[in-house]
Amino acid sequence: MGGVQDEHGEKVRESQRQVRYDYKNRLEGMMRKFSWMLLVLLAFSVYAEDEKEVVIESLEGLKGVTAKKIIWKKDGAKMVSIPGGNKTKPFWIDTTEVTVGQFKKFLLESDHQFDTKLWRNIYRFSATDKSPIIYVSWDDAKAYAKWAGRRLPREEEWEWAARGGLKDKIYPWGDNRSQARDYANYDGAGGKDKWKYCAPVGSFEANGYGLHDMAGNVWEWSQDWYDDNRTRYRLLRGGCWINDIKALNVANRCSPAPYFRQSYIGFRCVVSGSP
Ligand SMILES: [Ca+2]
Repeated sequence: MGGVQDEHGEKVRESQRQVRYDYKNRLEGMMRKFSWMLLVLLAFSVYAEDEKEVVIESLEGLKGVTAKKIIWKKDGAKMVSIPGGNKTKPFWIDTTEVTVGQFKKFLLESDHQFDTKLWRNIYRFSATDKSPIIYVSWDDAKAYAKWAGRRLPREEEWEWAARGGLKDKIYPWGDNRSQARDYANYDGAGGKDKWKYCAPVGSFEANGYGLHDMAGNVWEWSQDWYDDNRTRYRLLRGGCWINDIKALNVANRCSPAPYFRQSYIGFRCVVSGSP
């Protein structure tokens, strides 16, 4: 009898050990899962901090920002952080050309003189508030940038940003001409390019840095001079809606007088610094 009881007791003890073993295993499994969840949550919160768009009011407000995308409060411009390169320190740049709507806000909130007769032509070629402002001289662009608390890009900054992280490529998207209509508004139409004149900003694919219309739509004023004497010609970059594809070459430069205004000239702004 004792032998049977012992055997029974051993079975009970064995099953209890099994229960304890199973419980321990489940507990360890849960702890492992919980740790993974914590890691994922932590990673996501860091990612979310980098991805969320922080609203910035001034250069002072940029200090300590860790996000790579910001919204510039004065005019609502979306900006992204561009890493430093051989010829540039890190900076922030508008993801789109300055719009008609943003420029109107500037005129309302500043005492900048702008010929009202220009508006008829502006609306003819750049029809909506989301379309790029045009018929702006270098001085208009400069005044806007100052009002907004930003500045015009230096030539090296503009080109570095336009290349979108690519090296030695012809266009902001690479070398493939057949992709041009996905990325740029230029002469003629086809594919995504359905506009005869200016397209609303951001209508085309962005380059590797998230920047739209670095090729085409409107030429963009640079802060720099074109001529070595630094007296006669300013600089435009990027080509525009009346140009053929050759003008979209990311190294292409145009040298107008600073007072030049046209249906295909606009700008975007930058600020120095990095997250
Ligand atoms: Ca452009």
